Amino acid sequence: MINIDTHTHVRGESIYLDDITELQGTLYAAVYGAPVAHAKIISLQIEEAAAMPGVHRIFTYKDIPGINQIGGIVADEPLFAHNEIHFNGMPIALVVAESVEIAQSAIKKIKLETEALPVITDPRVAKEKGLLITPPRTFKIGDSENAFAKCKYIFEGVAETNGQEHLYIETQGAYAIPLEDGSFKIYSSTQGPTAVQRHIAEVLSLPMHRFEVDTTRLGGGFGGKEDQATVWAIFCALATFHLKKPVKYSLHRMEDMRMTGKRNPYSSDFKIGLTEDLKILAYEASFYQNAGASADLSPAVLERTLFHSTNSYHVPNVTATAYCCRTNLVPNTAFRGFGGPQGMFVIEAAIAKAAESLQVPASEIQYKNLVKTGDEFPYGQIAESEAIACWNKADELYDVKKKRKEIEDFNATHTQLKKGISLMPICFGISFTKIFMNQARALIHVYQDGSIKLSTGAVEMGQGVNTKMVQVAAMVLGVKPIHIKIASTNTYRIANTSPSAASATADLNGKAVEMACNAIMERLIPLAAEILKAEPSEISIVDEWVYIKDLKSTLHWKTLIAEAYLKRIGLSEHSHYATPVINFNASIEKGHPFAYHVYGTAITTVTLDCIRGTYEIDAVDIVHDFGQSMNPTIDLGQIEGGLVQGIGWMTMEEIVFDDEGKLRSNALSTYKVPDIYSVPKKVNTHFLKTDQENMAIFRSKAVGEPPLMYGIGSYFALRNAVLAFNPQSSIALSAPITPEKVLMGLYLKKPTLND
Ligand code: LUZ
Ligand code: MOS
Repeated sequence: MINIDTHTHVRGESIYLDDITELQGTLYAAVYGAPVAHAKIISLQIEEAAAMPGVHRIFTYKDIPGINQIGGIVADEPLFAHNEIHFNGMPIALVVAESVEIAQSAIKKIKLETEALPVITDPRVAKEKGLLITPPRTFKIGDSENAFAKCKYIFEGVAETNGQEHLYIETQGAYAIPLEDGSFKIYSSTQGPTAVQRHIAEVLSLPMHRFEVDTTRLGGGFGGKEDQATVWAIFCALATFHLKKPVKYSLHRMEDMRMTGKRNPYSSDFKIGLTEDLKILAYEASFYQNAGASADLSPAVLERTLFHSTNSYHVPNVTATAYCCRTNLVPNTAFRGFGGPQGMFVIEAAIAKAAESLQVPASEIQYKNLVKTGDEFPYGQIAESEAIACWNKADELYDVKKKRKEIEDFNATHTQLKKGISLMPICFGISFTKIFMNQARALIHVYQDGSIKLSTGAVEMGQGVNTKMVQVAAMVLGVKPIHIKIASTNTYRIANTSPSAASATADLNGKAVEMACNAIMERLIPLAAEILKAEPSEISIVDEWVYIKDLKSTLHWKTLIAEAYLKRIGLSEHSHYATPVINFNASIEKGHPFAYHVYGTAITTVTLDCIRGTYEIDAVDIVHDFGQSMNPTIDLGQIEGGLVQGIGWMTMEEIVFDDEGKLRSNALSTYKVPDIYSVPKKVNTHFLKTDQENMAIFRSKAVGEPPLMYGIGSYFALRNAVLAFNPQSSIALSAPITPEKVLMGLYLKKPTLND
């Protein structure tokens, strides 16, 4: 089934936030963000700006009727700076004017006097100073300390990954409209309509039922709108509350880049111990997470780093500790993978370091340690593994031996160009790690004419979830997808939604749809049996026709529905799904947090220009565990998009803050994202069909986040190409491996005793 949004997308008719027809009298908002990263506020002068023609009002913390607080996990995030500024770009005032241009020029007239405070941008420095947002957490299995004594080889090092700008094509935005009797409608480009509704209610000190939050679709989210779409919606709602006028705020790209959080950068220490035959016996890691100025989702991101600290490997003795470090940067947030990729990079770095020192291919260590069914993860869950199946299939399909030989031959005959290869196995746990979030609801109406309207808590952000929801309903009801229309995601239709995140949206909402449709079928089947004088057990509906056993009857879906309506049979259903089985006890850091895991293996080959430091990704060959994909086209799109986004994070996307906490890479002229020239020349994806039972919708495993982690392979393939040119290179285990870093690394030598 093709993506249901295809027609409106290609015709430019799909409606994003900024396409919503504006009501007469709509006003426009813009934020005055702090010009410094850490300071005391001495005085704020808004009078001149407020007096400008066309400016309706300027709001500050003083105008908040409820709480000046938007922290989700920890209450440490003021909406407006009050006494103190915590990061460059922190909202101080909100200008509302008759046009965006007027609002923007009024901002320039605002005057602020501050007294500087020390700026911290480095998570290790924050940790030294005791600036932790939450207490450190440790995942532990076995006894790593004693196990190191039994290891033949031990390697230690530092690994670093930088942040990543979400760069959704549609920037953040919201549009608030006053309704009668103190209620409001808020359009928001958010992954989490309920989070928007709840935080607006808290800031305005009103009950949630006053706020109808509505989301048709996003032009990309990637985690950036899981939590951080909220603030723009609150601003619009606050202004609408006071001015009784519609207020819209659609961020300029540079506002978005400056004022919204990114993927959390990490600096980590590792220690890995191997036996003589290259079994990883012990692993220790300390993760220093750069959370930015407030918690946002960082403590949850940090938890997922711990869950994925051993990636796809079974390690019997692990101690992994993670620190959530407060710095004076914009609060960082969810980003596809949610801390998992950051954790996985570190163990891959540890394995690479071991392999380089022992002069064996990293894949030898990787393969020997792949997790098997029955192995225990450090957090207590027992693996049902497809890791070896994926790896072996990739090895067989893509002939790794041959690839290696070709690369060796190429490298032996080329001096300026060098090739590199890496294998990247992945293992990603599916479920929100906060157990309570694993719930969803669906609402279905079958109208008298047989057409169907479907609502869920899922937010469409280009990932195709709405198509999957329609597919589920079509399959269960036995009707054609064309007769099912999906409604916008709306807090008046579906309440208490979890954000569309954690790769779990299709599973959670799809199961709810399945339940709702089954409930309707339970009412329709007996009616069909009665009409056709058959047994209910013999009845099915296929392609809109009622069948008795395998025989097509003369009863059509439409007739059946019309009859059901006359018989006063309920043609609507609201259903609730909560993932069974999963549990986690954070006091001992053990449990069964994931419904299941997704596995895969990617083989990356690259060519490096050793004069320029530039490179190309020749190919990425993937074997991915889809379970039984319910929509191969959409799922392939997720694989390819995730891969390229991962390659961008690992190779060229470099976020730069100066020591004063000011974002230097604040536009697309200074922040390089992958384009058509940077994608691999070839991407092959093999769908590994697996038969194991799983809790995915129709056994079609979650696919949103896992493929991003294939991109990690590009870092190690490039690193191997650098080492092919200069085996003595001491290029740091630090991503992204930009052409600049490559160039420096090519001519860097390991220090020797004589140096
Ligand atoms: N968001 C969240 C996520 O709130 N909890 C999670 O566990 C998660 N995992 C991946 C991506 N987003
Ligand atoms: Mo996400 S990182 O699944 O919003």
